[in-house]
Amino acid sequence: MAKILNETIVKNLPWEDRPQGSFLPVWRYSKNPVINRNVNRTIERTFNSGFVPFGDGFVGVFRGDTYTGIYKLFVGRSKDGLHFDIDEEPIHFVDKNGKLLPDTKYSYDPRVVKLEDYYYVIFADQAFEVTVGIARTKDFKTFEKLEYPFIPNNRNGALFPRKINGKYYLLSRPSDNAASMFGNIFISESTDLEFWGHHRLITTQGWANWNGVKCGGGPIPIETDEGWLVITHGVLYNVNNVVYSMGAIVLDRDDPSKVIHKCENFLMTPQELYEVVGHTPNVVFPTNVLVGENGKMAIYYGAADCCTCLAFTTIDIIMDYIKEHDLIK
Ligand code: BMA
Repeated sequence: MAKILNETIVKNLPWEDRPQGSFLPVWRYSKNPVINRNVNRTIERTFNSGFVPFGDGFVGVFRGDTYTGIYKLFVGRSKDGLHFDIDEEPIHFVDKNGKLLPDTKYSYDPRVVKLEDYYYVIFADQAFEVTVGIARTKDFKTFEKLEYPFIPNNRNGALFPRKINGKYYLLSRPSDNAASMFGNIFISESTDLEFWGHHRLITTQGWANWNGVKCGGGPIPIETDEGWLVITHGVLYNVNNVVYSMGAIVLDRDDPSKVIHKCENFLMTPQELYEVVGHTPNVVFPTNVLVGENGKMAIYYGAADCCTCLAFTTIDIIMDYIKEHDLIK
């Protein structure tokens, strides 16, 4: 029985029990999509976003694809994790002195994590070309942008929720400036969240067929007594095009550069209409997990680059499944 550690337990976690008779490790919310199109007067589609419990509800940093076709980050609030009120004005970042920074052309795929005294947002940002951006806030009103951890091109950053042996850790997936027909997961260390080094390869693409052309980190890693659970995305390239599935690896709790479990099976692959039809067909792209009582997990994912969806599992079901299909024996 794996135990989740050091996570905020969400009392009113969105939840549905596993359908009777299902043998699948992750099951979809029956009322998906949670957020459909024409979100507000600025945002046409929102997906691949990050949420945290905040106050008596939830706050999210959303990827919003606007009616101009540009994508930016927006703040949204919710009481129940299902209905969100999303700002029509994007986030404008300030520097460490509080001076407004020029907007970058586009920002996307934010993850949000509470780390020490701040909430950190880690996202893909157009800094000449695309790289991992990090910003922090206490109130989700003022966002201070930190130095970029890496030179372009890189994305899919996921910052660990605590220091491990005195160091901060960040996952990333070096890329090119387009749809990158490659993608491997790296981990980097820092003592101050400004200078990053000791870059180590965690895993290459192609550990299984469903991630033959790329794999990347997804949501913020979840600490358990058996290691760090990292939910990933993986991409298969077929004659039609790309297929984005959800997978998982587990990293050593004291040395997260060490992979201790690697699941050969995907956890979820596009099947529902809202996942197989859209701007980018056949995409499930997990970016956020909220944790409830008794190891319940609500996984938020983007579907077909069009809408925000929800799926569920428990830490026992997911860890048992990973170990049952483990490539590391
Ligand atoms: C990735 C990112 C994601 C997107 C996915 C599928 O490279 O751009 O934002 O969801 O492709 O199109």
